Amino acid sequence: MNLEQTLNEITGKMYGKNIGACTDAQLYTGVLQLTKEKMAETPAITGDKKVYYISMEFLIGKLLSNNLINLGIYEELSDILKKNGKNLADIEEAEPEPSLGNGGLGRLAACFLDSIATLGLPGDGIGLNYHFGLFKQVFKDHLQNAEKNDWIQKDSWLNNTGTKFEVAFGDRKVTSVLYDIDVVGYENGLNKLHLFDIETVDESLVKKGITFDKEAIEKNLTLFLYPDDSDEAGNLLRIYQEYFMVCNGAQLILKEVKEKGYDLHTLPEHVAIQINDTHPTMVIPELIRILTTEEGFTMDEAIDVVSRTCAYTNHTILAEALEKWPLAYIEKVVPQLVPIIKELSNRVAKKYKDEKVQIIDKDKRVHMAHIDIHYGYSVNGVAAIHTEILKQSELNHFYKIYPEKFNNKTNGITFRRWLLSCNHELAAFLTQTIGDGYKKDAEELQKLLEHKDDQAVLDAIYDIKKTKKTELVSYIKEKEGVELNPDSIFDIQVKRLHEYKRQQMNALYIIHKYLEIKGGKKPSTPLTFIFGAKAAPAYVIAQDIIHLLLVMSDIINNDPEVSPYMKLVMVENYNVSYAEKLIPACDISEQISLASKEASGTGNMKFMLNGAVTLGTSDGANVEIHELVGDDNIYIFGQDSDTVIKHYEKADYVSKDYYKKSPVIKEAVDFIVSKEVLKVGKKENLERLYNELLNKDWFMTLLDLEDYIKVKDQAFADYEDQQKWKKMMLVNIAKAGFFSSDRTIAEYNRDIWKLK
Ligand code: 4GP
Repeated sequence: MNLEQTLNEITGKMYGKNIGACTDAQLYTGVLQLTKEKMAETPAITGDKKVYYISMEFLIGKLLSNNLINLGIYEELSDILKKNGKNLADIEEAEPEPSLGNGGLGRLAACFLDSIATLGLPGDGIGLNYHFGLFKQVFKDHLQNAEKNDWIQKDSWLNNTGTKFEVAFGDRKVTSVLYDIDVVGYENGLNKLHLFDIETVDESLVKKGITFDKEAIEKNLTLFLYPDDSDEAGNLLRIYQEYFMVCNGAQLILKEVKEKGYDLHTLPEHVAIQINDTHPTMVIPELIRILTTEEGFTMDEAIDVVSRTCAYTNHTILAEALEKWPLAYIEKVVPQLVPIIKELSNRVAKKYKDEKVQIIDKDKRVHMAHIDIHYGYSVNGVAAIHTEILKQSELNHFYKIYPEKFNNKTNGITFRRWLLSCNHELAAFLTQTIGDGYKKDAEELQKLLEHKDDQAVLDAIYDIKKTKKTELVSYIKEKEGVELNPDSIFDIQVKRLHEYKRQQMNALYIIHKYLEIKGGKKPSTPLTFIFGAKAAPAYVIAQDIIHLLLVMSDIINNDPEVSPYMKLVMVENYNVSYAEKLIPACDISEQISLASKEASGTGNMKFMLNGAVTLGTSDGANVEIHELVGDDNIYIFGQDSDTVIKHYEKADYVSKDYYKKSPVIKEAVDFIVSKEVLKVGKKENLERLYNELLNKDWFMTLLDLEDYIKVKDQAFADYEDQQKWKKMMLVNIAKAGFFSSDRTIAEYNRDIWKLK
């Protein structure tokens, strides 16, 4: 049977209709079924050794389009649908986006699964099946509201495997259920994403917004990702979740190893466990516990075997993100791990006196990263500068003990999603111009450089950008009700909302521009500023920044004097699907974190690959982008990381000094609490933000503001020179190959996992 016949048969069985008679939603479930059948026919990737990537988050995004591409049937199916009067893009819209992740770390995990399978490496993901995941963001009265994100439908990518494990907590026992999602590599075999759920989960526990009884563990354990942890119950819940994940993960891993007939003493020869940030750290003591209590290992043997199996990736140097759980909390949730953690801690204390490397500190808090570093065989950062900062400052005490464990793995993104799927036009044009070798070997994108002076190529890239901008304009019109001008410059900042990422600095620039236009200085080409970001519900200042952005968009877009020259839109509920529409349409990619704070960034890579030019600080992977494209094809501004780190060491940054010194800064900051803004916005939020900027500004917004304004104005001025801009676009696309996650994964495998 050919593909069309199979699909007709499926829709016939499901709905008694042929393809042409189905609604888009019906066709989505039909195509879902078809794709799942094709995946089931794909051979599993096997081998002597397998990697397990354990992560609290897998921000996988919608899967239909990617799976079709990886199976090699996207075009064929698209044609079949067209023939029957249907459009694959409309059908893709019917898929709900899985809500299993928050930000970069979770999206990276998803890109990695794609690349692991694409490279034909045996490797599975292990995580949790959150029913409401991260919250859904809704704007009301210029404020962010959080609602539950209900994404699981009757027909979905989840397959109930029937596998169950018992998980014992200190005060109760629960049973898990394992769901798998198939992960198909690009023209390659099949791996799995294993998502554990709790048998007794109860969605009706959620009452208003995202509030629920935090103590009803049997019911709430897999409802939300990162539930509010501003109180003790919230902290405990997170530990329950983390232990639930690793206890299930450990059981699954050991079961698979035994089923293959391997002796558990040879675990490191058959398994590598990559610990994605500190959330899964308890897998180390949990494995040691199982091996010693159930498998007859001595403590020394168990520690040795586990330490040669586990590797740790650090994704941030922000102190608040490095988990330190009170021992008393762990005692309450998983008392059986406490003797092991104490043993691990004692061994360290005996060997090293330095307080900074202890596992349990004098306040009886357990430093999770320290467990990973002492009892794992590899520690990696996620961009060259990040790894250097880890080695030279944040983790320097550990680097001195274990220099051989430290290594860098600069992040990457899967080009299947971030080029082939989200920008069919550009992918097709590249194939036509340089052949399709780049799909398997991303470095081949460099062939595009040979066309740097080819006017037809330059024009085509520019035209594709225009097409994507026009598409985005109609999408935003429909979703947000804002009319944008496709001939304006699209300047985009999309990422989680955090002060270190400095959305507030961008907001101050926008105020500055607004005041300039009011004063009669109009930009030659109109400007469009787009933001997308969720703020953690308990993060007050982040909410205030969103408030300012929403208030400013109201003021700007409704001012007839200003809006022809400038528009501002903050899109609601920014997620992977939205990113796939925004990124191909971007001209200027905002990567403006305070230097030293953004471990890598991966959005920066996605924008570059789609022909946007970066406006950024010397931070994270921006540094490597800069090296690749050269000074002429990027806009770099602001203080470098050494300077910033010195400011922190000396505690000599005083934001008010910058405010007093610069009339431009003063004018922009003061505007936050001006009559005009207070008329639209809320006094409490705006004043709090204003005071924060003036009196604390922990992430040094005002330090770089003047330079930011200057360099951003330069970028806008350069845009006027179309020819110059087109060349910059071309160079950025051509140089993006390094940032393929296939390269990153090949390096993980070469240096850490060593799979055949
Ligand atoms: C993020 C980092 O902030 C980002 O720079 C990096 O690109 C990404 O991890 C992937 O490595 N960290 C998180 C987090 O998402 O939760 O710490």
